[in-house]
Amino acid sequence: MTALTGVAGGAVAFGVAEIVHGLYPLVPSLPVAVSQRVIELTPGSLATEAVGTVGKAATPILLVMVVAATLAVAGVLAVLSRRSPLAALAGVGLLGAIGLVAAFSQPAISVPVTAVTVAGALIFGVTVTRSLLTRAELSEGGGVQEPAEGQSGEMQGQMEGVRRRDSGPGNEVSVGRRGFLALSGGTVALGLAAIGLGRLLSGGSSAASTETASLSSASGGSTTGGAASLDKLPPPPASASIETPGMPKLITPADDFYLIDTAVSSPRIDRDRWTLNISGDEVSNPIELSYDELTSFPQLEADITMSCVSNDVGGGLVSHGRWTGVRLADVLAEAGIRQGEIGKASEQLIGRSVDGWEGGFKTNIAFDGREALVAFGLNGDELPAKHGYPVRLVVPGLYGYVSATKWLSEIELKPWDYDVYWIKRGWAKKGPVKTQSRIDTVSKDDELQAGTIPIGGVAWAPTRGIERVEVSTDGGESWNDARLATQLDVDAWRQYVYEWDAKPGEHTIKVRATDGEGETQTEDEAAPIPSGATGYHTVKVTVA
Ligand SMILES: Nc1nc2c(c(=O)[nH]1)N[C@H]1C(S)=C(S)[C@@H](COP(=O)(O)O)O[C@H]1N2
Ligand SMILES: [Mo]
Repeated sequence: MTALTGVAGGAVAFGVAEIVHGLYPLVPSLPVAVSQRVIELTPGSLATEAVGTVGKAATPILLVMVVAATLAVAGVLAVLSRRSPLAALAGVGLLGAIGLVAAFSQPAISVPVTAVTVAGALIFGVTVTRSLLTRAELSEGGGVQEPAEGQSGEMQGQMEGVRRRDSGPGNEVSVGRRGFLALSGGTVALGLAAIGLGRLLSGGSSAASTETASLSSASGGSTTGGAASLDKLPPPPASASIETPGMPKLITPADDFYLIDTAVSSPRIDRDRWTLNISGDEVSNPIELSYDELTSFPQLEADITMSCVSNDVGGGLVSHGRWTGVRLADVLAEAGIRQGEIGKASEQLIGRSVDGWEGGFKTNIAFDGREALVAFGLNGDELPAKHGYPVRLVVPGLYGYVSATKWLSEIELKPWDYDVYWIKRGWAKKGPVKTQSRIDTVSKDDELQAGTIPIGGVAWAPTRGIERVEVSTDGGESWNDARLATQLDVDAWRQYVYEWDAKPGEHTIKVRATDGEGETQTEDEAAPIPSGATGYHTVKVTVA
C-alpha cells in the first residue's frame, strides 16, 4: 500500500513533465531522454540485441520499461520514507538528477525551463505521495508508528482526533483501505493519462510525424526567390517497372520506406533555426550554412536505393528513394575542401546528427563521381521527420550506418582512425553495399497452382548497377536468365521476373544477381554483422 503512494507520486511527476513537454517542445520528454541515454550507454552486442540490429527504430518497449522502472523505484522510496524521510528525499533527488542529466543531452532544449519543469514535477510527485501516505496511515488505523508507545500524549491525541473523524464502528477501516486504494489507483491512472496526453500533445513518438509538405512549395523558389535551380528527373519510364503481384514499387513511398535509427523519437527541428556546420582541423574555410544557404546550391534529384547493413538476405531493410538535395562535393568545396587536397587529418568525413549520432566514410567518396547528396527531399516532398527532416546525407553505394546521417547538423573532417557509433559496436569500418537480390513475388511455404508463376523481385548494387539476374527453381542446380526491367540508374535497384513453368511438387527457388562490373554476388552465406549479409535468397514453395 505504501509503495502504491510512491508509484502514484511518480506517475503524477511524469505526467506533469510530459504535459509541459507536450506544450513546450524545448523541454524534452524525460522517458524519451532517459531511454536515449540507455541506448547510448549500452555498448556493443547488447545494444545490437536490445535495440535491434543496427539501431532498430524507436522502441516503445524501452520507454515503457524506463517508466515502469522509475515508478518501481518511486514505490520503494515511499516505503523507505517511513523509516528515513531524508534518505527517501535523497532518492527522489537522485531520480531528478538522472532525469536532468539525460534531458540535457537531448538536442534542442531550454536549460532553465527544463530544470524548473523537473523540479516542479518532483515537488508535485512528492506532495502527492506525502498526502496519500498520510491517508494510508489513517486508513491503516495508524498502525505505522512503531514508536507509538513513546509518543507524546499530544501526538496521540491528534492522531486519535483525526482517526475518529475517519473511522467509525464496524468495518470502517477496510472501507478506508478500499477508499485509499481507489484514491491511489486513481492517482496512478491520472498520472498515466497525463503522460498519454503529453505524448499526444507532442505528436507522440513517431505516429503523428508523417505529414510532409511538398518540396516545391516549401523550399526552392519560394525561399530563395527562385535563385536555386532544380534539376528534376523525368518520371521513370514504364519499362523500369514490371507489373506483377508482389513486386515492390520502383520508388518506395515515404510511408513504406524502411526505418532504422537509435532515436527513441525523431528530433523535432525548426528548419529556420537549423544550421549545418562544416569544420575540421585542416578545413581552410569552416562554414555554417542556413537552410536557405544550403538550398541555394544547384539542386538535383537522384535515384538512390538505400539499405541497411543489418538487412538479412531477403529482408526488407532496403528501399528506393528519389532524393532531392545538393551535391556533397559542392558544399564541401564551399568550405575549401577539394579533391586531391585531402590530407591525413581529413581522410574521414563525419556526418553528425543533432542527437549526436555519427556516421563516417572516406572523404574521397564525396568526390569520386557518385551522386552523394546533402538531401532535403524524398519523392518530391520534404523529408519526413523520421527520415531526417530537415536535412540528411544520402550516399549511393554505402550502407546507412556509415553514411546516411539523418537530422544532419555537422560535417567534420577527421582522421581515418576516428571511430563512429556503429564502428565502436563492432561493425565494419567501411560499409560498401554488397550486391544482393531478393525474391518478392512468392514467399516461403507458399502453396501455388501448377502453370506459369512469375518469380520476380529486385536486385541492387548501387554505383555498379545490375547487369544480370538469374533464377533457379531446382535449388541452384540450373539457372535461368530473368527478364530485367530498364535500369533506372546504376544506384537504383532493378526489377526482374522469370516466368516459371511450374510443375507439381516441392521446389527450392533461388535468385542471384550480377553487377555492372560482371561480378556475381557470392553464394557464401554470411550474417549481417560485421559487413552485410551474403548468400542467395532462397524460398521453398509447394506447387499443387
Ligand atoms: N541520426 C541518425 N542517422 C542515422 C541513423 C541513426 O541511428 N541516427 N541510422 C543510420 C542507419 S543504420 C541507416 S540504415 C539509415 C536508415 O535511414 P532511414 O531510416 O531513413 O531508412 O539511417 C542512418 N542514419
Ligand atoms: Mo543501418
